[in-house]
Amino acid sequence: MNESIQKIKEGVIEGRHKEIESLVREICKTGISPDKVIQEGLIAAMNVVGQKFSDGEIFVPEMMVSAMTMKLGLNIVKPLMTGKAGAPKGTVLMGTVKGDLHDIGKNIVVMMLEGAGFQVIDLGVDIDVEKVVAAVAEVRPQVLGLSALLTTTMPEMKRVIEELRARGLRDRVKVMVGGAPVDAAFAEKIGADGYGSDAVQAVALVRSFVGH
Ligand code: B1M
Repeated sequence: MNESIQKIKEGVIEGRHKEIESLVREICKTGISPDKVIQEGLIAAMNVVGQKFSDGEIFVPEMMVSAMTMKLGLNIVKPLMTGKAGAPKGTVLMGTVKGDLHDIGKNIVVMMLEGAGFQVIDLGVDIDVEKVVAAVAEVRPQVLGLSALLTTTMPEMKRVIEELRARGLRDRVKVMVGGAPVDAAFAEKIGADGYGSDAVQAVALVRSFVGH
């Protein structure tokens, strides 16, 4: 692995939040692809952090510092992913479901979609069913993206789909779901139109929905 990417990865794992911005800024100057910095540096680091947390090697405070460090790094890469000229290819409404505060993965998906030329309206985290459905009615996006990282919040995705159906909005929007505990079988079971296993797959799925 590229030495600078390795440093970024270690920086996030160790929560070196004071250094991360300059590390990412430096590597971006070399012309490396922002996707590579995100996938092999920032995301790879959070996978390690997640494993350490699961193994009881680190606890919530350390995990939060790593998450914050990753976000600082993402903020540096973001301008390089977005701002491509041309009319948006379509509108995607995104949010993390009610009861769930995890937004790192969702933010990466948002960035990648923006980088691919879509307009993304990000509702944020902990979004209740009513707010999602009202936004679909108002914005009329081609795609609604729902993220969940907790097994306890996954049922919220089903509630959103049921409510869209009840309000006669289901046929107007494609629903994409994602997040670590979600899989294709779950997506099918709750009546979603597709599942994105990662940000790259999410972009491919949205492209297939809108025909770009
Ligand atoms: Co939380 N947390 N967390 N956490 N956290 C997990 C999810 C957990 C698996 C850790 C563990 O126990 N091993 C566990 C869930 C267990 C379960 O549900 N069975 C857990 C827990 C338990 C909790 C708390 C309850 C802990 C506590 O307080 N005791 C609490 C809950 C708070 C809440 O939400 N109500 C909590 C809190 C937190 C922090 C605040 C400390 C922090 C979140 C910070 C933030 O997001 N702003 C945090 C973190 C960082 C994690 C882990 C370590 C990492 C998550 C992450 O950012 N991954 C996580 C462990 C893990 O996942 N290994 C864990 C990196 C990110 C790039 O990946 O989000 O999967 P991911 O996104 C990917 C794909 O999934 C996909 O694309 C992304 C990019 O490739 N994707 C989509 C995501 N959304 C998509 C949507 C799409 C398509 C693709 O379409 C719409």
